[in-house]
Amino acid sequence: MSIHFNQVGYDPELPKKAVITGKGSNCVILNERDMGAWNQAEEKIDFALSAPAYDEASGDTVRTLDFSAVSKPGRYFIFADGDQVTVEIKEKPYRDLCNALVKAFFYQRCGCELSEKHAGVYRHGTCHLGKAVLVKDDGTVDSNTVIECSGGWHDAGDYGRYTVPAAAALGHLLYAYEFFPQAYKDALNIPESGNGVPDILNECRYELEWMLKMQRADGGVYHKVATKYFAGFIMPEEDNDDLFLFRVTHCSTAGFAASSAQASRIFKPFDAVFSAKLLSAAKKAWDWIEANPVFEPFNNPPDFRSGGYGDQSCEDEIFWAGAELYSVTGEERYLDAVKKRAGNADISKFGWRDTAGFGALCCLFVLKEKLESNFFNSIKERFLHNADSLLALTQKSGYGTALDADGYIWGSILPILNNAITMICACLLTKDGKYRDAAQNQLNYLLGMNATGYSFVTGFGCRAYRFPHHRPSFADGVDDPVPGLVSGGPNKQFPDMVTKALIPPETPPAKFYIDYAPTASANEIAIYWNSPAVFVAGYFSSLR
Ligand code: 9MR
Ligand code: ZN
Repeated sequence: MSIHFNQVGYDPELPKKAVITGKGSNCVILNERDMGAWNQAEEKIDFALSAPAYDEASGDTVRTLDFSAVSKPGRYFIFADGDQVTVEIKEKPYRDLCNALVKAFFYQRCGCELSEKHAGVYRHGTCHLGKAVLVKDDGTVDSNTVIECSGGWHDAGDYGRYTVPAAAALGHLLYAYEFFPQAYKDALNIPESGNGVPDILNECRYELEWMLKMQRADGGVYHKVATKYFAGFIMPEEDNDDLFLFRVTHCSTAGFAASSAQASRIFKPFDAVFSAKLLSAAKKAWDWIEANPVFEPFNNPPDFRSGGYGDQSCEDEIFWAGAELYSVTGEERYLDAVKKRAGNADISKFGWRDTAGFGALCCLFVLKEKLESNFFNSIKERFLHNADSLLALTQKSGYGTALDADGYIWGSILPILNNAITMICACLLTKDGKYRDAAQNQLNYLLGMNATGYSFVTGFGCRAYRFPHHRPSFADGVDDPVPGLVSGGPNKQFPDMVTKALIPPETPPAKFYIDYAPTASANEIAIYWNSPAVFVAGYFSSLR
C-alpha cells in the first residue's frame, strides 16, 4: 500500500491531496468513465508528485500528490508505484459521515433500550439502571449517599460515565452546532427525530439530563459513576455489577458549569424551561467552586479501576465557565473571573483535561461585541499566533499532520482534531484559506491520509478500521462494528501490554497502531474523540 488518501471523498471545489510513499515521481489519475480509452481521456491524466520528503513521525519518505485540478464529480482511479486506489469526488462528501459521527452518540446511550427501529442490528437492552452508592477516597462506602443517576452516554469502549470528559464532548458538539447549524439536521432516526430540534441537540440533551442528576443539592457535581472494575467484553445490559458514585470534584463541577451554561444559551430558542433549568444548575455549580476554593485533585480510590480523569487544575474549566456564564447573564463577576485567568489559559486546547479553548471560542465568537477591544484583541492575537504555529507543524509533516513525532499519545486523534479546530476558527476569524487547507489535512488524516493507511472512522472508507476496543462492537454478534466511531489512533507513548507485545518497539510513533480490539491504548473509541470530529466534519459540510 503506497497511496494514502481520504477514503470518504473529496469536495469538487476544495484542494485535493494524497500522499504517496512509493518510489515513482509521477502518477496517473483516470476517470472511471475513461477506462479502456486512455488516449481519449477528457482530463489530464499524468500528475507530477512533489519532491520526496522525510516524515519524522512515520519514518516514511513521502511525496505529495496535488490533484486539485480534477474537479468534476466522479470516481477516479489513482495509479502510483504499482498501487491502485479509487477516489471519489462528489458534492457534499462529508454529509453522511457527519450524520454518522453524531449518531454514534446515540449508540453510546446508557439507561435505555436501543430499539431495532433506531439502532437496527446494533439494538441492545436497557443497561445500568441501578442506583449508585458513594465511595470515598479511601475506598470505603458511604451508604447514606445513594442516588439514581441513570442515563447519559457510555464514555468510550467501557461502560463508565464520567462528567469531566462529558463536558468536553458537549463543548465540541454545542459549538459545532452553534457555528455550523446548517450541517445538522433533525433526521438521524433517533427517538427524538422530527421533534423540531436538531438531533445533535437532542443527543446533547440526553447527556445533559444525566449530568443534572449528577449534581448535588449544594451545586457540586460528582466525578463519575462506574462499576468497581472495567466490565468484561459483554453487552451493556449484561453488565450487572454494582454502580459506584465518586466524590464531587472541582473539574467536574466547573466543567459542568461551563457546558450547562453554554447549553442554556443554545437551548433557549427551543425550550425556555430547559434552558432556565440549565442556567440555574450552572450558577449553582459556579457558586460551589467559589465556596470551595482549595483544589483537590482526584485519584481513583484504592482497588477501583475505572477511568481516572484526574487533572491538576480546574483554572481552565473556570475560565471557560466564566465566559459562558457571562454570555448568558451579563454579570460582571463572571467576566472578572475570565479576565483573571486569561493570561495563563492555553486557549487552543479543547480536550477533557485542557478546556480553555472553549472559553476562547466563547470570547472570540459569542462575546465579540461585549468585550473591551483590548481584551478581545489580545485573545485573538494569541489565538492566531497558535494557529500559525500549527500551520508550521503541518508544513513540517510529510502527511500534513498537525502533530509532532512525540505527540502520538493515548488518543492522538484528539490533538490532531483539536488543532484542526484551532485552524478552522482561525480561518473563520481571518477568512484566510490557508488555515482551512491545513485543517482539511487533519480531516484527510482521520479518513485515511495517514501513515497507517486506515480510515479511523468505523464504516467509512475502503480501509476503515474494523476492530475497535468497544465492548458492544465486540459482543453484539454483528460482523461490522457500530458505525461512526472514531479510534484514538497510534499511541507510542503509553502502549498497553497487548500493543507492546504485538508491535515491534522500533516502530515509528505514527505507525504504533494495530486494528485489534484488545488494544485499549490505540484502538479504543471515546465520546470526546467523536465530538471534535463532529465539529471538523460539520465545518467542511457547511462550506457550500
Ligand atoms: O483519554 C484518556 C487518555 O488521555 C489517558 O491517557 C488514558 C489513560 O489514563 O485514559 C483515556 O481515557 C480512557 C478512560 O480512562 C476510560 N474510558 C476510556 C478512555 C479512552 O481510552
Ligand atoms: Zn449503560
